[in-house]
Amino acid sequence: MIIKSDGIDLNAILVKPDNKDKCPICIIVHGFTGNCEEAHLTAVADTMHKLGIATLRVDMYGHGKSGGSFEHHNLYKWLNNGLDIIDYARDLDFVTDIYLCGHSQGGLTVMLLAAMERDTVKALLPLSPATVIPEGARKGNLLGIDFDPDDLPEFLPVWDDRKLDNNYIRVAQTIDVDKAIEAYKGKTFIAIGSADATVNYRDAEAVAAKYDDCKFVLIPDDTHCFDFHVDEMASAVEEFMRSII
Ligand code: FER
Repeated sequence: MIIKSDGIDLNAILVKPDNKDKCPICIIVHGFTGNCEEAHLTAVADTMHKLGIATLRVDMYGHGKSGGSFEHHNLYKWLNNGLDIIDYARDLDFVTDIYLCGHSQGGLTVMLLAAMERDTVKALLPLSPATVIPEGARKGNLLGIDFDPDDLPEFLPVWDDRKLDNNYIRVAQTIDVDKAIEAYKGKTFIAIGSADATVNYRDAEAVAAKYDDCKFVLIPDDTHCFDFHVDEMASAVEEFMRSII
């Protein structure tokens, strides 16, 4: 399925539980270099379906099977995609409430979207949220690479033959995470692995503490993408969702 956004096609997977006329929907956003078919995201989707909640997983600009190039992606493009995806979900005739879930850079994206769409978003679930991106862009370190934040390199090497346009950094430097946290007063859930090498779990715990109403779950000995205990993460999501539906 395709959702049009800002002149490009976004690849999307919509799943609606068959036994429901009307139900809530959870939009699920992958991380940096990720895509909507990753195992930790399908685990969240399966959990939602079990609870009678539809899901909409989308490949964001420059990722997966969507249009755009990885090199030219940035958080504004992802936010525009997110706003279009929320509009799409709101227009579906079966949808009651809208929930947002995202992993890492997708977790940061849904935190910012929840602030913008605070009248619509009934629950927010950032997983391993990469709030380190705006901070790193301002301080001059992303992906472990040091740079001068006032005199940007032309691009950031990512890995293999991939690189990232420096507009990614300019955009990230403008993002105010604390303001977004303050603006969203709804139910929030954050999970992260204690062995996450990309996002420090203490940062995620500090983010959770700043939200008005946030459940924080630490998954012992798990990695950034929940490679070892994805079922534990999914059970924690299930318990949180049961408490709000
Ligand atoms: C960074 C830290 C984390 C970064 C990106 C991420 C571009 C995103 C990780 C993810 O979405 O999995 O310094 O720089």
